[in-house]
Amino acid sequence: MSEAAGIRVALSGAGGQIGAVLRPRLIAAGIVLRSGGGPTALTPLSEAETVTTGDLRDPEAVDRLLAGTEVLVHLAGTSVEKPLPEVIENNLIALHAVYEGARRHGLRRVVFASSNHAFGMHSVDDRLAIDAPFRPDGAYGLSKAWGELMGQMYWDRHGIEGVALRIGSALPRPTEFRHLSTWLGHDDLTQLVLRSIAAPVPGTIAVWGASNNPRSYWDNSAAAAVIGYRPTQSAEDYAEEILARENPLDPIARTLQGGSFTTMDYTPEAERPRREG
Ligand code: 15L
Repeated sequence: MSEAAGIRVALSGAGGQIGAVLRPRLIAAGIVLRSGGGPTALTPLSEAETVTTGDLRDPEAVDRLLAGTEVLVHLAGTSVEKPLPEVIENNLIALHAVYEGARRHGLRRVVFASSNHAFGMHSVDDRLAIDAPFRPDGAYGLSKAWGELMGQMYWDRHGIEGVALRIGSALPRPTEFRHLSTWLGHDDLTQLVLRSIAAPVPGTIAVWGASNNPRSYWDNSAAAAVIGYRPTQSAEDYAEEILARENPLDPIARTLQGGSFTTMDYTPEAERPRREG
């Protein structure tokens, strides 16, 4: 059992990749879980879990997910680069509906799945502190910057605490060169989410969702100091096999933190507007 035991948590996006990893682990940590699965009906994993479905743009679906809970872990939404209208519906409109639900139901905290792609246009040579400027690498990354600001606004205007998890590459294991910097192992993901649910926070905080990777692009000392996150996994343990493989990224994507997202619909230098001087 963890310090999060007994906390009533709503998990949106529970049917997705990260949701599937977290559900059994949050239950094992003693959390009383309400899992929201979008259009897919979920089957409760144990007596500690209840399940709901529905489109989170619909306030009634939000009510079903949040009624009786204290903390929302919000994973739902578009999780890769997509055309802007889809991103707006899922990551802006639905997010707003969810925050309004958090107000209606008196939730204490929202843990928001942000993304490294809100910072993806920073160079791979930069090591970003938690207060680094947003440099989104597309519509998806832009929506995550907006989501982080929404968390700030709901703290300032409505007193709902916010933790923004700037998730790197949450995978069972790193598989390519970029992951040596961005990997978030499942044990560390679980610890990070549990700390984000239970640790005291000064209103709002953002943390990098990464394991203890020596080649990390991010300085996560704030996560250690404020919420006590102590990652135990490291992508470096897989370095030998990864360095023996070809890097799948194109030459420009290799230079930018967001990797392949950065050069989708990208204007090459030679085609950009000419600058004076
Ligand atoms: C993300 O935000 C995506 O949801 C995931 O599919 C990966 O692309 C990950 O970032 C990453 O940057 O590796």
